[in-house]
Formats: sequence, C-alpha cells, structure tokens
Amino acid sequence: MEEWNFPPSYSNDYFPDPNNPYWFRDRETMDPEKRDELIVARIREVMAYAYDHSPFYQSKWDEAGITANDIRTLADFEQVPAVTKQELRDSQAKKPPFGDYLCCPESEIHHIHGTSGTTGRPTAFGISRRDWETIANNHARIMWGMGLRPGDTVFVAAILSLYMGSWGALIGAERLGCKAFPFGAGAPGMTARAVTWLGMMKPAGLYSTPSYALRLAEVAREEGVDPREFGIRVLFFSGEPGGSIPSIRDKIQDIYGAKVVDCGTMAELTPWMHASGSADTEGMLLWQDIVYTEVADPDTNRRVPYGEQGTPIYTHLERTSQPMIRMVSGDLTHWVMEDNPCGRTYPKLPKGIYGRIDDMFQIRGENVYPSAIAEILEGLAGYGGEHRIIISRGGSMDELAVQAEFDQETRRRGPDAVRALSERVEAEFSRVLGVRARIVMVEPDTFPRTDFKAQRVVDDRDLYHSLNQKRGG
Ligand code: 8LH
Repeated sequence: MEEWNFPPSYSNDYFPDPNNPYWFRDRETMDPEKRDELIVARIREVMAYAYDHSPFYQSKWDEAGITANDIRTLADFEQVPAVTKQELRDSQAKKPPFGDYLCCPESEIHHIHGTSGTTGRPTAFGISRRDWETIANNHARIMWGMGLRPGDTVFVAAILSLYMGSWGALIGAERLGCKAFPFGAGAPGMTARAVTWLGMMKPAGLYSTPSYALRLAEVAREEGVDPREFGIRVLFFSGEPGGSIPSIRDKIQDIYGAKVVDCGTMAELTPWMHASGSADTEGMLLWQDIVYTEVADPDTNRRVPYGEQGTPIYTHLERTSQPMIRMVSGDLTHWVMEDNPCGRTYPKLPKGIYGRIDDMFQIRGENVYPSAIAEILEGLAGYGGEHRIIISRGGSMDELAVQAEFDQETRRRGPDAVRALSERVEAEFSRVLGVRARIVMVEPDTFPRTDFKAQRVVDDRDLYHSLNQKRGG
C-alpha cells in the first residue's frame, strides 16, 4: 500500500499518474471496515507517542485511567477524554508559549501561527518542519482530489496573517506543483486589485471564504468585469458555512462558472482540509486516514450513528508537534455513510458543518442556525447580498428579527416589489424554519462586506425591540 506510517515521511517527489483521480488510491478507496481496523492500530501508536512526549496527555489519561493499549476498537476510543480549546489555553498559560502538549523539542519548531479570533487568550501553534511537510503533502493530496493539478495557478484570496486557512492552502498548492499566488486579503483597496490580478493570471483555483468570494464578485461587477472572465475552474472554500449550502454553492458556481468545493475544520487540526469535498462529491468527505473524525453526542462525547447529528471530535493521525487527540469542535453537523460519486469510501458531511452550537438560537422551540437563514435568503431572487440577524434573548423566549438587503433591481421596481419580497422572506421562514421572524428590508449596500468570515448575528434586546416597533409588530 502507499505510504501510511507514523510518524509519516512522505516523499516530496511523489506524484500519482496524471490520469489517476486519486493521490493514494488504496487509502482513499479501501473497504471502510479494513480502514477502521488500521485506524485503531494507528490511534494506539499516536496515543503512545503523545503519552511519552507530553505531560498534558499523561496527566489527562492517567486521571481517566486509560492507556493506549486499552484501545482495541473505535468504541474503546470513545472513552478517551475529549480535549477542549480552554484546556489548550490553560496549558499554554501554565507552560508558555506552546503548552505542555508540545510533543517535540522547541528547537524543532519551523513555523509559528496562532488562532485568529479576537477574544480571549490566543493559542499559539508551534509546527515542526516534519509536520509542515506532512501538512503540505496531505493538502496537496486533497487538492488533487478537488481536480487541481501541477502547473495550475492557485490564487489565495484570504488573510495571510494569523489565519491558518491561507497558509494551508498555500503550502498545499506549492507541494502540488502549482503556481502558488499568496495574494492575501484585508488591506484597503485589495479587493479591487484582486480583480485586476485575477484577470491577468486567470488562475485555475481560488481559495477564500464563501462570503469573500461573493464580495469579490460584487467588486468585479462594479469594475465592469464578469467573474466568469477569470476562467477559474475550482473555488475551494473554508472557514465558514456556505460551500455545502445548495443555494449559496449554486449561486457562486453560477457567478464564476466554476466548481465549488467545501473544506475545512479548525486551525488546531491543520491539515484542516481533512474534511473536504472532491471534484465529483459534494459536501465534505472525512479523510479518516489523515485525521480521524467522530460525530458525537455533545453531552456524552460518544459517536452517534450515521444519519444523525452531533459535534465533530477530531484526532490527528499524522501530526507529531502538537497532536490533537479527541479535540471537541463545538460545531454541529450530521454524517452519513453512502457510496460517493468519486469512489472514495469515506463517511461524509452532506451539508457540511452547520455552524457552532453556541451560535444556535431557539425560537419557540425550534433550533435555528445563522447558516439556515443565509440559505433561505440566498435562494430568493431580489435579495441584495447581506443581512443581519438580531436576537433578543431577554425574555422567557428568544425572539428573532432579520434585516435583509433588497437588490438594485427590486429598488428600481419600487415599494410594492420590496413589500412583496418581504412577504416572500417571511413565508419562507415559516415554511423552512417553522418560525416567525420580524423581517425588515433595507437598502442595497446597507451592511459592510467582509474580507474574512461573516459575522451576522447581533445579540441585542434593544435593537430587536426598536425594529419590532418600526414595523408596527
Ligand atoms: C467552518 C468551515 C466550513 C471552518 N464550513 N464552518 O478554514 C479552515 C480553518 C483554518 C479555520 O477556519 O479554522 P479556525 O479559524 O480555527 O475556525 C474554525 C471554525 O470555523 C470551525 O470550528 C467552524 O465553526 C468554522 N469552519 N471551516 C463551516 N467549511
């Protein structure tokens, strides 16, 4: 079989035959039961390694009375206590800067990165040279599966700072033998410049967040450029929901005339592309031989059966510097096991990751995700491209208002068209979500666009009530 060892040492010269749709055919298409057996053996190796090299895992597992040798089945592995983000922060506060889960000597660290969030103590990533090369090989393999090939130009349109997304896309493209273009994002005027450069370079692949791809298309049109002229073949997105939401995916595919692939989990789990669709399979496949993913009940951290919802818990099978073993994501998704059009035998998240459990709100007993609201709006003709979700969590029940932009065409057609759109939005909310929301239509371009991940939820009782009154509701 192809290289599948721990620790891995991939050959940087390896490439599959150009006509082979798989980078590693055996690993990607093997009998899933056989793969699971191999994963159990690999988990034992990774756990033994982490125990030997990190006081963090030693004390955690000693306390739980569990050892690597106790893991005989995937069900046994569910007994291993989960790791939370807070534990990583605490570990780094106690043993700065990389925490006592760093499993290599500090002298071996080749790259430092960190979490891109703006609240709380940031977490530092210390990534060894060996892991950096492993990540590049993993990502090149998955990008091959997306249909990208050596020689293709790959345009990275995401912030090249603390965000791991951009770096992961960049090193994957480099290892794949692409012409990698670390364009970046986020500086003033940069989106207009991206339009110029995309027109000049005509890349085969573009990496960004889904929100930014929509923003980029708006700016292109303002500059009189049809995004189809960029000639992009594959748009691969991560960082937020969108790439697996049919209304958003189809809209972006149509705007660019390109294939959308959804990928991405968490920076801590880099190679974060380990959940990724492929050229022929929509949703996100779980590339279990790279990072083993369990979709689990958030209360018990035990796997739920295929077909059910839960939170992803991730385990690195190839990382040696800061391996995550049962890191709980706090996101929500559902998983299935079915035949995939691309022939890969991995389980799949058919609708991607819905969002963080914390971002969910309850309206009269119904669980609602911000991504479900985006899905409805993006599917409606006349929607102007941005919205805000205002939740009032003040009383005994959560209340929901949505401010949604109408587009220029609706504006031109006048107040009746705006009213009709508002009624359509309201009707779709009750049909799809089963909830009543206060809908407030607003002028095109009311809300700022994002260069990164969209932040659309506003938790504000006063704002909710002022909107509610304005509408006379
Ligand atoms: C997603 C998705 C997705 C991430 N669908 N939600 O971009 C990949 C990595 C580098 C990343 O975004 O990591 P970061 O900044 O630590 O954020 C992780 C969270 O982002 C994750 O827990 C999800 O809530 C969200 N996310 N990719 C839906 N394809």
